[in-house]
Amino acid sequence: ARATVYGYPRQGRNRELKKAIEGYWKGRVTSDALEATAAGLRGANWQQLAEAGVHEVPTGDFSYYDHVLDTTVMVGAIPERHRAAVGTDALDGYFAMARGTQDVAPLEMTKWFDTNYHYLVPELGPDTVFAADSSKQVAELKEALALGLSARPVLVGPVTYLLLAKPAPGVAADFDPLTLLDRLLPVYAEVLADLRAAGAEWAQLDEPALAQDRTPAELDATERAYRYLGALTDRPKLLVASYFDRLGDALPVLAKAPVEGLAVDFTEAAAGNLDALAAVGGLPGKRLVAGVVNGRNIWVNDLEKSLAVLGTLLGLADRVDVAASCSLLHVPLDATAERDIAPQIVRWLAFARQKTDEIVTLANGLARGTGAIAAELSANRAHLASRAGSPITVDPAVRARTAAVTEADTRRSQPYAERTAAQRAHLGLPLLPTTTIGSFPQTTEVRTARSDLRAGLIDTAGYEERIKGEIREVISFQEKAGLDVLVHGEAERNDMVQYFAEQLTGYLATQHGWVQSYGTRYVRPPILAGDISRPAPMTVRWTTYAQSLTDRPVKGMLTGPVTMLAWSFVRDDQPLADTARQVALALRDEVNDLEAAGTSVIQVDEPALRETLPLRTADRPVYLGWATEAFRLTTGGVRPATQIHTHMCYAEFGDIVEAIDDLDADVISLEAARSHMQVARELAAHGYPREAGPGVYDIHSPRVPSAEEATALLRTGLEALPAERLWVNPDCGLKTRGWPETRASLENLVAAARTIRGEL
Ligand code: THG
Ligand code: ZN
Repeated sequence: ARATVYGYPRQGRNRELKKAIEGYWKGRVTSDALEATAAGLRGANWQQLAEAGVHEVPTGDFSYYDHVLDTTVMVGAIPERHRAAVGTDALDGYFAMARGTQDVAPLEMTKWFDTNYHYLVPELGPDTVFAADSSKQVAELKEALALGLSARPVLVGPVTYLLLAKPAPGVAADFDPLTLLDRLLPVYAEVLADLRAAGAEWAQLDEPALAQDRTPAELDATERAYRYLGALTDRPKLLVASYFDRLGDALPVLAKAPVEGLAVDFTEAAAGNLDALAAVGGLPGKRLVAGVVNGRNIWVNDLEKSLAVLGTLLGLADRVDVAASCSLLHVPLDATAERDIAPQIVRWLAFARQKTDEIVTLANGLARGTGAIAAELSANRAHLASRAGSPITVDPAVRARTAAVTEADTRRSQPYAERTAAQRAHLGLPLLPTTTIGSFPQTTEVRTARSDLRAGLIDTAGYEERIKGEIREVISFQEKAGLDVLVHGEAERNDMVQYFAEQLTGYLATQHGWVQSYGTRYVRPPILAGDISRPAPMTVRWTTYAQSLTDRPVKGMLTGPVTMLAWSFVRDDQPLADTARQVALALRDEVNDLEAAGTSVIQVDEPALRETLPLRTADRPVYLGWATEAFRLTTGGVRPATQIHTHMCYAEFGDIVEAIDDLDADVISLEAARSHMQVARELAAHGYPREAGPGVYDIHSPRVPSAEEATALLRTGLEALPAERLWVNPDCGLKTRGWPETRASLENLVAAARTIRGEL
């Protein structure tokens, strides 16, 4: 048995790649210097993997922006509008596709399955002509081979590539990219031949799309694709990889395919793969790469458990190798860099480097017997025991409280239809009330104040004075602009998850735990390490300060329990639903404290509700059940007259409208400006009975919408929703915007609301 991985964090220890790319964009770094930085990072990663004992290092997984975009370049599917730029300069053209230019829009970006990584969506149509460009794959393979390493190119598989694509602009919406398969396969054949010629013994084709529900036609296409690729004579051996969920009906298709190996996810996320593999008689004559180390969490592996799985697999294939379940792109680089986490706790954690060591240990154990890894096994047992027995992991008070939750706790005391009257009387808002989503521009002064506080240049009192100053400005602007429900602006928050995580017991923050979100943008997800509780109020001080400055209602602003989970690393030792319930109870305390302090409108944001939807539709009802329950547990304790808002930001959510109704929030604000109120029509079509604020100001662009434009959008909104249930607000928070456009846009938004009110 041997050790391998499918991909590795790209950024480098100090995010050197981000700095080099952003420097290149600003004209401060030459393309040669950028390429040298990139080659240095690749080489260092491979050396590190090899030194750790990985036998076959991955190549081609590196990217300047996104590996799906790299695949688009590899197959020559450059959109018409980007061809000139690509023709002039390949690198600038590449970044033009990723980020757009003054003149052309970028490719759309969307979530890579249910991870927090975003890829650039291929745009295809009946006229798409593919052409092979194997240069990046071949060059990176040669780099690794030149270091004397055994290397395996990793490519996005042809079926997944097409399934991730969407119809190009101007192409009929019902165009099915999979119809291009026969045209795409010869291009893959050419790339595979080039890789063989460059010295590849194996090539890996990643097909995570097969871990989602697939139609019989899609499974047929998969069968056809691998029959074709398998029949090629001039190619490396093929390893087809899948991950993130169980293979389901695709497993027998892949097991029968004429390829030399499969890489399969055997973690809990893909439970069922082991039995399914046994049921088809295993993979006689093939190589099985067993993804037994979770590539998406940050917890130390239970080596004995993994060895047991590997032992079972030994009987099912000719050769069994060991890997993480997926690319290590989704975890930070090195847990030992975390100097602010107690050493005892660092030993519970496994980031990319530590996972690599686990994979190597398991491969050794499998090849040479557990005696050969006795020291590692005993250390592993000690780390697992230390975690399981730690008071951080288990807090009996939290356990008792979650166990005592009743159905009644998750229900408001009155149904929406009754409490809406109480809210109307209590708040006295006009028709078409105006509000914002929560954050106002995060000025350099605010950011400087935060870093000054961290650096000890100012004390807490000085910091709070600066934040209060920001709040005064935000409140005074909103009053002058004529907004109806005000916000304090969130100047004190770095990130909507991190801010709360830092104040909740049971959460760990990292200093260096960067994970790529998209392009050169990274997040540092906090770690849900133990039972969650709230030692003290988290937002009440700022909200009540803001309320003290105005007679209009100031909205309290919280991040919801599902989003707190989705943008963190979650526990692997209890069901997600249990963690969600603990977070919900902590947030419920905050909601109740806000209410007690006089806050009549409280918003609980859940932008991640839809993105955490399980890949398999059969698993969705259970997820939506606990997710909506956690939201209701957060908000269920307030009086009927207290108005609960929520906010989500994506256009397509027709498939979860019922879940949104199940949240039992009084008001929801949604992104809608770009889709011209499509969301309002979808809500109406589903008979959504509550109040809604489809956005009339697209905050993703510095453009200021005119009052006429906002008025027109409101008129469109009124065709779907009655005036009594329509709110007027931007698409999303304003923290990424500048003050000048924010001021002008919100003034226009208020003017639009007043125009329509005058007509009603
Ligand atoms: N917060 C958290 N997770 C998220 C989002 C968030 N995941 C999904 C989505 N939003 C990701 N979007 C972004 C947008 C911007 C940045 C990262 C992810 C970004 N990052 C800075 C960078 O890389 O330069 C670093 C920010 C920092 O210093 O913390 O700009 O809103 N939790
Ligand atoms: Zn939003």
